[in-house]
Amino acid sequence: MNKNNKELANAIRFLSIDAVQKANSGHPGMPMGMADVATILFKNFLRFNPKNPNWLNRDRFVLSAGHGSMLLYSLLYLTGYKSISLNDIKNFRQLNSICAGHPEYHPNSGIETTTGPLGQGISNAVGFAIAEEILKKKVGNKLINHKTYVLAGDGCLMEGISHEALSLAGHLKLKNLILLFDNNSISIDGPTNLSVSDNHKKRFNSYGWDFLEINGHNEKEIFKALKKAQKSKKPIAISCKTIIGYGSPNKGGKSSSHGSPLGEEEIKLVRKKLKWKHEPFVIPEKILNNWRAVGDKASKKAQSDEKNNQKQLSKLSWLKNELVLTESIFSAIEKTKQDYLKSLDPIATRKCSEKFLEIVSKLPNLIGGSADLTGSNNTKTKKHKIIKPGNFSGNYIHYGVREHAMCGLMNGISLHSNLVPYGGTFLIFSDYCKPSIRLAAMMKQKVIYVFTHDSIGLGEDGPTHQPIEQLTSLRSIPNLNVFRPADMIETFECWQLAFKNKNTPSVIALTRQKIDPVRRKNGSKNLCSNGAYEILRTNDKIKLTILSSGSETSLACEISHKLATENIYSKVISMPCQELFDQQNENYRKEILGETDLIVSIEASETNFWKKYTGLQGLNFGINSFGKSAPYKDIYNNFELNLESIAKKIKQRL
Ligand SMILES: Cc1ncc(C[n+]2csc(CCOP(=O)(O)OP(=O)(O)O)c2C)c(N)n1
Ligand SMILES: [Mg+2]
Repeated sequence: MNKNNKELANAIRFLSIDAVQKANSGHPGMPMGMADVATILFKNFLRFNPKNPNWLNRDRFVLSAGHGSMLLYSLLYLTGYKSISLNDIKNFRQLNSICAGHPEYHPNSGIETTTGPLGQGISNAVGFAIAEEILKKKVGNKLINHKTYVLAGDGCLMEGISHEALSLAGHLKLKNLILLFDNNSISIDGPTNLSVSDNHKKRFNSYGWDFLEINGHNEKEIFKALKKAQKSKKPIAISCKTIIGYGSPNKGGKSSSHGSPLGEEEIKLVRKKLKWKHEPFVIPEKILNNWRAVGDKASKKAQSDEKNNQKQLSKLSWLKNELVLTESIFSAIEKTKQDYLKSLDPIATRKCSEKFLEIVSKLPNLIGGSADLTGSNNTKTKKHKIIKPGNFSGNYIHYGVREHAMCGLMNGISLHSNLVPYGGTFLIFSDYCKPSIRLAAMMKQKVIYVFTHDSIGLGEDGPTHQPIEQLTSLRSIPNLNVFRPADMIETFECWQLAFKNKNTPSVIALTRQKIDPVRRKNGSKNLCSNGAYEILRTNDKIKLTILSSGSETSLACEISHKLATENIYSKVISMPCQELFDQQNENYRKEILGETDLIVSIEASETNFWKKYTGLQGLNFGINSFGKSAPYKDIYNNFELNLESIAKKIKQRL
């Protein structure tokens, strides 16, 4: 590195070293190792705008190796982002500081997303790159033409999700995607040869990626590789051979620099070795000015792009708004509901969902997909068009059998701008998606999961495919709405609620099997919006409340009617979304739950989450073991989830 660049890179290094030391916690090794690459990237290639971090056509920089977050904070501060001050850096990892340990995502700050769980960032970046291609196709490459960079370490590439995401990126020929591999051959346990002997080049090449190998401390090699990457016809990985903890005489090249402060004595030695004479957190004016000049230059370039394109972009209202349901979409939704109410035929809710998707498939910012279960999830309608390698004019992604990457990609698609992704798999495989769903909830992203085959009702595929504890585990994720609609009308209403939830991802759990409708009249109000509502009452005076969701709601209604013939009166509460119900005011919740001493729940699933409503005196009809392989009605009978058994047990209790 020449003297000037060396100083710029050392500014990153020492801010990172000092912040971690002050916090007495953090990861100095990666920022010290990747400071040279990051300097050349930000100085010469990355298109960004510290004055408008949300500039739509900015390059995206994703820090998959999120433990190295001080690298990003340093860069944002040095290049002049208002979001990160020197004080924030001094407060690294302290309560409510923007400089959190792993900052996931921070709107309008330059923090696109960084990941705590290694490998997620790679999948997010693939999502960003897809989103860029989709938008480019829609608005033209004059308005959208940016790159996505992702910095990933050994750990990210060891994680399984990296395989899924890189493979799909290669298949789709995402030439706008550049992965910077911090190839320092060190992770926490020590040298990576303790556990890996992958041939990285062959691995990437087999996915359809280009692969370059450079010395990550040699500015000419870094520059040349990044220059080459700009024109790549494929996604490209640049393997940067670096020294973790670069500059530390005793900890450089060792895992001891990965995740703890270097210590006062060692820091003195690093200062000496890198000839950095300044006190902690002091960046000499000249160096800071040089960094600020990098930021200003980037801003100027960005501003001219913005000025030229702002007018045209501002005309595209869908780019700014969330999913906008036009009058014609609304009336098509209403008409489909009314038509259905005339027939009231039994229908699987996955099929109802398909009918909804057919109506909204024209929304320009809704991007569908499935992890190789398209025909089962009913996520693709006649009106959808497939996204193909190198051709992004469609609105439907075949993710392949890659549930985890699908959900990680959807986070990237959602974070990129105003595209709203939905993706399907079986509810049971939500377990393969969980880390990404959790991050969507944490990052407040509007991502919609279409999880079909939502109970033992899927039948013969048996216990490996039958969700039992999945609804409970999804319901336990904060800021995630789990919808389980009971019929056509509810399915439409739940989809509409998922569209409305600006900062909350949604799961829509749907049946494989046909079920009887429970809503036989359609008022204008979206009754699911309260999370739970009274769907049946057999008398003014009742002594029983039956709660249920999804496919069990029609069973609950049958039970209520049967009990009424024996002068036992009840009401049935359809509860498609516990989270929304829990947000209702006390009066409403009392109205639903406070009327009878006995409350029972029916859901073909693990029962724990219902106990908060039924209390210890209540009855919970569900399944607390694994399922069975058989025709589905036999399985329901096996678990005594049927009219006779449940009615009998309720009578016994009463
Ligand atoms: C899914 C997941 N597993 C484990 C961890 C804990 N962890 C954080 S960093 C790290 C080692 C990563 O090694 P590498 O990517 O090579 O980073 P480097 O040490 O080179 O900075 C581990 C195991 C994590 N953050 N996420
Ligand atoms: Mg490493």
